[in-house]
Order: sequence, then C-alpha cells, then structure tokens
Amino acid sequence: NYQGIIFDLDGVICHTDRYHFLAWKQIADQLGINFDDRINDRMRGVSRMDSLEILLEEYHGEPLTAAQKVALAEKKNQLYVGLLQNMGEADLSEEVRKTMDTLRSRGRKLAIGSSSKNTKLILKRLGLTGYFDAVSDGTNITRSKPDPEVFLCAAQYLGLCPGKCLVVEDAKAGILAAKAGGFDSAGLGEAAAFAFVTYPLQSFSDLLKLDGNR
Ligand code: B16
Ligand code: MG
Repeated sequence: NYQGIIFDLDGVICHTDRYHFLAWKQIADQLGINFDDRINDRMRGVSRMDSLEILLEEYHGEPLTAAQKVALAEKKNQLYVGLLQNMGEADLSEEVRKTMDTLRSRGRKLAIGSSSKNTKLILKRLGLTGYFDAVSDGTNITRSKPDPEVFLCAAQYLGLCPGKCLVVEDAKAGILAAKAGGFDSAGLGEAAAFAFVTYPLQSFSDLLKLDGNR
C-alpha cells in the first residue's frame, strides 16, 4: 500500500474553478479579449502567471510590460480572493471528508500538493486547517506543475520517497508532474482519461477500493 497520499486541491478536494473563471473573465473583459471554459480548463493546475500567459494568447493589443502583467495577475487574485469569501465548510463534500478520514484511520499520511498560493486560505474556508500531515503549495515552490517540485516537496515533508506516495489529480499538468517526479497517480475528471494516469477514478471514494486492493 501507499504510505502517503498527496492531494491536489482545486478540482480534487474542492471546486474553485468557477471562481477562477469569473475572476479571469473580468480581466479578459477589461482587455477586450475572448475567454471561455475551454481556455479556463487549460489553466487547471497551472500557476497564476502561467495562466495569465494562456489568457494573453488571445490578446493582440499594445504589448504589455512585465509590471503590467504582474498588476493584471494581482487584480485577478483580488477578485478571486473576494469570491472565495463565498466558500465555507459546506463546500467540503461528505464523500471527500469521509474518504480522507478512512484513509487516515488506515494509517496513511495525507498531504496537499497544490500550485495555489491561496491554499491556506482555501483550507481555512473548508475547515481543514491543521488536518493534513503536510501542505506543499504555491508558496514553497519556484516551478509550477508540470514540474514535479510541488509533489517532491510534499513527499519530503511527509518523510517519504515518491515511490511510497500516490498523487491524486484532476489536471493534465498535475499528472505530468506526478510522472516526472516518479509518483503513481490517480486521475479524476478529465485527468481520468489521460494516458499517463496510473489509476483512472470515477469518483473520489474510489480511492478506498484502490487503497484496499494493494
Ligand atoms: P493561485 P491546484 C491551481 O491549483 C489551480 O488549478 C489553477 O487554476 C491556479 O491558476 C493555480 O492553482 C494558482 O492559483 O492564483 O490561487 O495561486 O489545482 O494545483 O490546487
Ligand atoms: Mg487541480
């Protein structure tokens, strides 16, 4: 069995993609560029600045300076953090909570591996402050997924090597990051259909079967 399970946050433990969408949409509108769900999907698991570059693929106006880009990313984050105030403990599903509690009662170590710099705020809103054995997020890394750094840090914080850990992800960038770091992965949502995923999952609670069968 895996001794450690490293969970992605956005798209796995909770669903903040709507808030990311609404915040980026306002930035896109300000720049007069097109933004839709297809573009938003490509931002899953990708850092804030890399997400901005994806958004700007549709931008054909005056070239933006590095400082203007940072200002746009900061504005997006202010909008996003404002929207996160709508989140509360009710946004943590029973299924996710019960599955994690069961894995923990079986002795598994649980960690977060998220690109988000808002991880601690989101965990607080969900009532999960202090729940995980380790939290590795956008504040302790220099390279975002698909680089494996965020997961390698999580494993290190748990005191486990990658081969003893399973990464649970919803995004291609995250599955690629897991593979690059030497981790097996479980894929939810669109990541379940991705070729590099070790175990495709239909739902979060499938982790209990996977864990029990190994
Ligand atoms: P922030 P994850 C990722 O979180 C999101 O999926 C991605 O859409 C976002 O751009 C990224 O965090 C950075 O978030 O702007 O809050 O630092 O899926 O790795 O948990
Ligand atoms: Mg994700």
